[in-house]
Amino acid sequence: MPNFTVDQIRDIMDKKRNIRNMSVIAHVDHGKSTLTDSLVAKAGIIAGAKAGETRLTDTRKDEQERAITIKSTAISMYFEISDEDKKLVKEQTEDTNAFLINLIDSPGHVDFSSEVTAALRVTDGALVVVDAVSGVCVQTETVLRQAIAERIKPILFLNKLDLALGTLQYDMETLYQKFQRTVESVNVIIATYGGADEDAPMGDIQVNPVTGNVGFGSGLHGWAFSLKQFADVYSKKFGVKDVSKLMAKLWGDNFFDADRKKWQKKPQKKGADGKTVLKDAKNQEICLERSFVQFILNPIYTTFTTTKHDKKRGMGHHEEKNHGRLVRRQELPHRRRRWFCRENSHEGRHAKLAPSR
Ligand SMILES: Nc1nc2c(ncn2[C@@H]2O[C@H](COP(=O)(O)OP(=O)(O)OP(=O)(O)O)[C@@H](O)[C@H]2O)c(=O)[nH]1
Ligand SMILES: [Mg+2]
Repeated sequence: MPNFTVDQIRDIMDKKRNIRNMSVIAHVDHGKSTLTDSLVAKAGIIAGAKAGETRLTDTRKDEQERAITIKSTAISMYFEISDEDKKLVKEQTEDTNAFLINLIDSPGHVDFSSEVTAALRVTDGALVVVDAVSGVCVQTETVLRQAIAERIKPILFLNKLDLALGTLQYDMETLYQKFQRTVESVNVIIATYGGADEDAPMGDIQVNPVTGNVGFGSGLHGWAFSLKQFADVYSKKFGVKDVSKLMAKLWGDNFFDADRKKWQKKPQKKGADGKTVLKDAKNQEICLERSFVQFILNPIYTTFTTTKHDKKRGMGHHEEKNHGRLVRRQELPHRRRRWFCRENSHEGRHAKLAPSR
């Protein structure tokens, strides 16, 4: 059942300042249609359990058969943001928290790039999806260039984290380095096509997790987060008033020494005097984990490692201990979805970051 009624959609269509058109653009197979499915499921149009498989925006028979998008497809969704999030919307809006989001899923294959151009022509903002495992690819550059040429502000989404964390089991620091390089590569492309210039028509449109325009997650499993979500949680837990300051600490070379209760820029753990570097029994320097790993990747990874392979029942049967109850593997994506997905939709972020044109 959709989370909205036809009347609500009809009403919001008259409030033009609360309408956002957004395109999902990426290299082929980086997960645009799957991610769109998850967003559509969040709006209640399809069942959450079917998100990722349905590929609602691949409407043609040949698209479904070949599991590839050929034509751009738009879908309208009604979405309400919280009062707190509404304060972050810089442009003038109507006096309602409801937004109409017209989402366009575009094809990634180079042969269909005219479809991307057509989609971008009518959009306010672009959600650039990048596979976190393979990183920036040829078409990522092409679609970004097209977006900048059309004066569309991009936001970045690093997809397939479930694959990187759960299946390929990269170590956390390697994963951070991968993410960091991807963000950097995207910014190099943006700068190349004139998006880093403060005096350019759109100003500096480079992406940065610290400013909240980079998301991480899994379109297939339907969960996502940005630094803001974690900063909100930790600021409440540790009584930090300035959430944006904490966000800045959660990315880059920031290390938290819990013993000394101090932030530092280098990983070496220091003694109580703050100068001597501590060493272990083998005379090796003791290093701290970077904050992104310690406060974000580790808690997520814990939810993956609690999924253990059950040898007796054979391959592919995984179970998770959850409050003493065993949960079947198939349920796990939905549990994670409940965990991360609360108000964490890209629609909200888009309303905040992409101005209506
Ligand atoms: N593990 C994992 N696989 C994913 C994820 N998102 C997409 N996939 C898989 O990646 C493949 C491609 O996904 P699509 O959503 O069709 O990719 P696309 O970007 O829409 O592809 P085109 O429209 O053809 O360019 C499918 O097999 C998906 O199941 C994810 O978050 N995690
Ligand atoms: Mg697709």
